[in-house]
Amino acid sequence: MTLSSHRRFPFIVYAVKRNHKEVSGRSLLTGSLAPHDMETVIRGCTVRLVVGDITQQDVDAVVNAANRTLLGGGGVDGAIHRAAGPELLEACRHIREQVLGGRYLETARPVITPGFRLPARHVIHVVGPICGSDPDPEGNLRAAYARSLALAVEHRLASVAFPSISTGAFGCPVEWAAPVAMDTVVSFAESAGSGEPVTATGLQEIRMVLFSQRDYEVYQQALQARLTRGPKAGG
Ligand code: AR6
Repeated sequence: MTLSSHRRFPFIVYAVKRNHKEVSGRSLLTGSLAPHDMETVIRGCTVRLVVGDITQQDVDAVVNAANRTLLGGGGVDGAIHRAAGPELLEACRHIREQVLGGRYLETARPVITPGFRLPARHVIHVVGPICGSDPDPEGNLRAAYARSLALAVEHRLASVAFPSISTGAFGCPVEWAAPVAMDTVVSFAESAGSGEPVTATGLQEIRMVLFSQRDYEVYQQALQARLTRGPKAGG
C-alpha cells in the first residue's frame, strides 16, 4: 500500500488471523506467549510482536521515536525520558553538544545512550520521517529501522524493542508504516549487511511493541504478509 493510496482509503479493516505460517520450516508459535503475542524465528533470530509499553521492556535496547532536538518530547519519547530519569536527558544533551556539535539529529541517523532507570540497558534514539513533509518517507522509515538494528549489532546487543516509529505525532498511517517496518525487520533478520545470518552477530530478538490492540493487528497482518510473500522486489 502506498502512502497516497492509504489516504484515499483510510478506513480499511484488516482481517485478523491467528494463523502462524511455517516459513521454510522456521516459523513457530511458542507456548510461552501472552494470548495475543506472535513470534516467528528467522534464521535463529526471533521477531516478536507484543501489545505493551516500550518503557517496560527488559531488553538490551529500546528504540526511542525521537525528534531532531534529541531533548525529549511526547509519546514514546516522553515516556522513555520519564521512566529513564533525568540522566537520560543529560546523556542526550552530551551527544547534541559533543558528538553532533550542537546540530540537530538527522532523520534515520540513530545514536545510543545507556538506559539508566529503564529495564532496558540502552536506548537507541532515532528520528523517523514526518509524513506529509518528508521527501522520502518510505526510504527514511526503512533506514530508521535498519540503521537502528545495525547500531545494535555494532554494540553486540542481543535484543532490541521498537515502537511503531512515526505513526503518532509524525503522522504516518499505521497501515502504511507496518508493511515497511516488517519488511525491513524481516529482511534484516534474514541477512545482515555482510550476507551472514544476523544471529552470527549475536542479535537474537527483534521485538515490536505496539501500544494498542488495533496497531498490533495491523503489524501482525503485515508480518504474516511479508512471511508469505518474501522480500519486496528491489527492496
Ligand atoms: N510504548 C509503546 N508505544 C507507545 C508508547 C509507549 N509507552 N507511547 C506511545 N506509543 P510517537 P512518532 C505509540 O508520537 O510518531 C515525540 O514528541 C503511539 O501510540 O511517540 O515517531 C517525539 O519527541 C504511536 O503508535 O512517535 C517526536 O517529536 C507510536 O508509539 C515525535 O513524537 C509512535 O508515536 C515522534 O513522533
